[in-house]
Amino acid sequence: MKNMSLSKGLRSDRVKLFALVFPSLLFSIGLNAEILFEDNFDDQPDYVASEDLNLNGWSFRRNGEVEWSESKGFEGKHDAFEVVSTNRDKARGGVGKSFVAWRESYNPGWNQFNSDGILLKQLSTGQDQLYVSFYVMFSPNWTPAGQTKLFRVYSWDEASDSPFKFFSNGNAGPIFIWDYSYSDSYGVRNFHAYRGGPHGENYSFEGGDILGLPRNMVNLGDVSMSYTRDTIGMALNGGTPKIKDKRNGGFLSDNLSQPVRHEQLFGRAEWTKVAFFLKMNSEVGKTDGALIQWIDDEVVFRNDKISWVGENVGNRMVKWNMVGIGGNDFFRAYPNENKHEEWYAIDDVFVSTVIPPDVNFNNPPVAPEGIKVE
Ligand SMILES: [Ca+2]
Ligand SMILES: [Ca+2]
Repeated sequence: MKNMSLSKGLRSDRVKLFALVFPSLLFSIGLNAEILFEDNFDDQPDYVASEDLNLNGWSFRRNGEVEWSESKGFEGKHDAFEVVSTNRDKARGGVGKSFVAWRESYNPGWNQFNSDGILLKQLSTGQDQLYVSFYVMFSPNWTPAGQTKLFRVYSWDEASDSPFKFFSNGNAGPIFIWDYSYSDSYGVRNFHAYRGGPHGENYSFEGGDILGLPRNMVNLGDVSMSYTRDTIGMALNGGTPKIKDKRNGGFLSDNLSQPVRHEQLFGRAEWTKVAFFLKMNSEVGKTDGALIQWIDDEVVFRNDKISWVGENVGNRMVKWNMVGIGGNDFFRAYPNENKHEEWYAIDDVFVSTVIPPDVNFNNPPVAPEGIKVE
């Protein structure tokens, strides 16, 4: 067990389990099975985003592009996110607290994204690979519409004054963002945004930067996939993932041509476990980085041909050091004068260096080259 290091004394039982179940994998590839961060929010002080933040384990927060909140004089309206004890009905298990984001339906007259509530964890040490899981629940009266950023992992240069400087010539990249996205024609989409690195270089992702996607990339590196046909072959056995249909019973794959409705995937006031494993490419420009995605512990996406970091000045590689929940929204289903807000909640965030043994996963995507896995 000497190979193990344990961050912050968290969940030592679980880390020991890693070692029992995957001893050869862990030790032969020289990884430390380390829980880097976890938070159930229950011990957080009450926090509304516009107040000074008692970070309590988190590193940065953003409360941007908010039109209506109590702090702006709109009684009963909300900041972009909050962590408060009165939201226990929005916390997992119905007790304690959670991260509750409020999106606003707002059209400022141009293509702005709004209500940008983000909590960021800066990892003390950058990592070549990360597993992150969390639970998400949408309001029972969630409007199936628009686009909402829910989760991100990225590399930040740690030198600039803000970790929120994105785009080319920014200070972040590579970046992976997972969005909620819905249209009446196509239903709810598995929306991935890929941005390259390092730190503002190669920001825009192109076709050759990730091979074997079920759909073409658009814009700066966006892929909008279905939870049906575009999952074919993604299951660990090479088949089609069994994503539960939480509205009708059975699985989404029972009808591969259906547009998946919001409640089929996310249910109604139900928690959905979402997880990602990210692995940096082994060298500049090499398409051997990886991304795996789980929904309720079922693998729904995997790709091990990603060039997260491309050729760059100095040809340096960078590591994952930022994990964030929340984000801004493109949502304009209601007239501005309605001042419409609606929430989703995230709870039980877990970040580790390896895929936990209780997660459906039987095939390490990429073992470092030249090192034998016994
Ligand atoms: Ca909680
Ligand atoms: Ca608001």
